[in-house]
Amino acid sequence: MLTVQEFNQEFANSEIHFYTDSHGLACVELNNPMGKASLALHGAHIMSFIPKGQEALLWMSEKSYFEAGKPIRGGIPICWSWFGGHPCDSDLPSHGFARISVWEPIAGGNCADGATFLELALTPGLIANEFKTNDFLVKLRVEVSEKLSVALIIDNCSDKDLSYSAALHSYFNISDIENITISGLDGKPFIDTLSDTNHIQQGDISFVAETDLIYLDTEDTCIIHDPGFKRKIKVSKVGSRSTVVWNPWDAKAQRMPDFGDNEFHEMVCVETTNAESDARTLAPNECHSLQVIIESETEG
Ligand code: TA6
Repeated sequence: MLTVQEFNQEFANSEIHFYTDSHGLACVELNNPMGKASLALHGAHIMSFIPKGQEALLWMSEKSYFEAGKPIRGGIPICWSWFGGHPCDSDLPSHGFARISVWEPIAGGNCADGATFLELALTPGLIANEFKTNDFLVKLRVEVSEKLSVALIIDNCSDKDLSYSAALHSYFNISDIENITISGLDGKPFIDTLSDTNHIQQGDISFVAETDLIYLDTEDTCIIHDPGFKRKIKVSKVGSRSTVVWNPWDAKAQRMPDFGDNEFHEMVCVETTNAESDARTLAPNECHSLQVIIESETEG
């Protein structure tokens, strides 16, 4: 893997700057007149996205780890090749190995619409032996403008089926969890994972306690309505028929060492997933893209 200096020479683009952050992680900033995003090569983890002239759209815990082998708490963790606990081995890390592996930048530049893009790759040679699986090529394509587009592209390079579940596990920066509502899932079936019960969503989602809901049969755009920040955040998607909505609330937040006890007030996860019945199986040489597009507008 090249050094940040060598990546800067190789990419040689004024809107793409590689650097080493204060934690010693190799990172890259995509910065143009419409917006700015920062990303660690560790987990290909988008840590921040700030459209020009706006509040940060993504949330990051003050207590997050920024070290090898541990996921970053906030931004957009990449969950692959399983979402949640491993289906067969509880000793394996939650949400797969992609977010705790170092990805390799492979392409970057400028789009016709003025966005700045970067592509990173994860291959079997970049993951720990304990996670070895079929031959695969996973790419993340990030495009930054006044919107943030993130696509997780899975390519089954093996001669066998490749089955997986996945998520772009986005953490959003909000004024207060008790002030916001989420629209776009009315009438959709969901699993309440806390009680392992099935329901149909009635109207918009509001929050009064720990919330961990997996919505199914939905390709819909979710909108986070945040009167405190006088904005709405639109979360659109392609290649996904499931969406997860999560807030840990107080007790679970206190149990997480990388999550401040009161930080649950300032975040909500709306996750773009291929989870549960929306898990995927790719035939040899088949490819699938899971994409989220995030943008905000003034509201109220
Ligand atoms: O957001 C869905 C979820 O699976 C929750 O159940 C919660 O565990 C969250 O992900 C965070 O998981 P992590 O392994 O990052 O602590």
